[in-house]
Amino acid sequence: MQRRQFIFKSLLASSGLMLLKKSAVAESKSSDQSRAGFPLVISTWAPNVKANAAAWEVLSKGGRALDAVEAGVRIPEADPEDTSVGYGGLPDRDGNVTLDACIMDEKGNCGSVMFLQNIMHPISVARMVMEKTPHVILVGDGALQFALQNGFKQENLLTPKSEQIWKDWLKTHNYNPMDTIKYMRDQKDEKGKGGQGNHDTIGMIAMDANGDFSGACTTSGMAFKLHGRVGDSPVIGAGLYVDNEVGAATSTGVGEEVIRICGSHTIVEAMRYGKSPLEACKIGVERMYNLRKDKIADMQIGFLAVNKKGEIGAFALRKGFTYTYKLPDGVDVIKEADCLLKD
Ligand code: SD4
Repeated sequence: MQRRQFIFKSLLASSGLMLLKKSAVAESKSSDQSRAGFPLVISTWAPNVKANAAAWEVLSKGGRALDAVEAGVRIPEADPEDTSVGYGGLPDRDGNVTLDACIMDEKGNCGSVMFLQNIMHPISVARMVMEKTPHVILVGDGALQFALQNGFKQENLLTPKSEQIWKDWLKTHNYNPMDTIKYMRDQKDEKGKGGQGNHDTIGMIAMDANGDFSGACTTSGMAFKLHGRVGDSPVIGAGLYVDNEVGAATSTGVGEEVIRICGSHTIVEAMRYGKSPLEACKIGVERMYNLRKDKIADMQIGFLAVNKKGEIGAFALRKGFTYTYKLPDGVDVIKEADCLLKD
């Protein structure tokens, strides 16, 4: 079996897909420009095929993209095995699980929560910020207070598994969150430096039967980060951007680098000026790399984009960035994105 096929088989197995879906297709080519259409849903990382299924429940019944992305990303938020999102997310260096999320619809409405603790579904709080307040962003205690006032339940999100991983990290990493990337990389198996072992954050884009877009992005952020650190995921224009005239983009990976170039907004603007989703994602990665070169050579950053025709594209800094989508036929596809640094 070729190495690449083997990697995809492993991905399917680790996603539970081999058991779940006989119809799931794992393909190795990285461009989907020819397979356009909508409704569609696309998410970062192979295991999020389960999140796409929840979004598809909404889309296949003619529902709104906004409802689809919220329903979709709530799946990994509630999954204790997903250590990069919601319940079971890896904590900061002090052992606190702090969550970031944002959501954006086809009318430019958007909502975001940052540094939110003890609430399992930050995406739904972000939607409520969007729909029930005149604001876009609530952070920390204010976001928590708002969530509790609106009926969300406070709960401990640190699972025994995540606590153990954090305690193991504390023993060897001298309380230095900036060792995280190296540490997570050293834990890695043959999926390589950019694989999902240190990233499962979900960025999801949906286009409904009307051709309207929405997007959602939710994460527990960089593991063992400094208390209070916020990445790209809840930053509109960085971790997510939707422009219903043009398309949408989302990101995963080391958020500091995505914020520096306003990643998702940059990609949507590239599509506005005629680039395909794949070309636009590549422009984003190249811009980041040209700015930072060796400083980011060991990191992973991946982008997904969809244009108004329902064409999709993905591109990453390194090998190992997987994504998964459903086009109108409803079949699950998992792919690995093409990347800039091939080694
Ligand atoms: C962050 N972008 O907080 C997130 C983390 C991530 O895959 O996407 N990991 O920087």
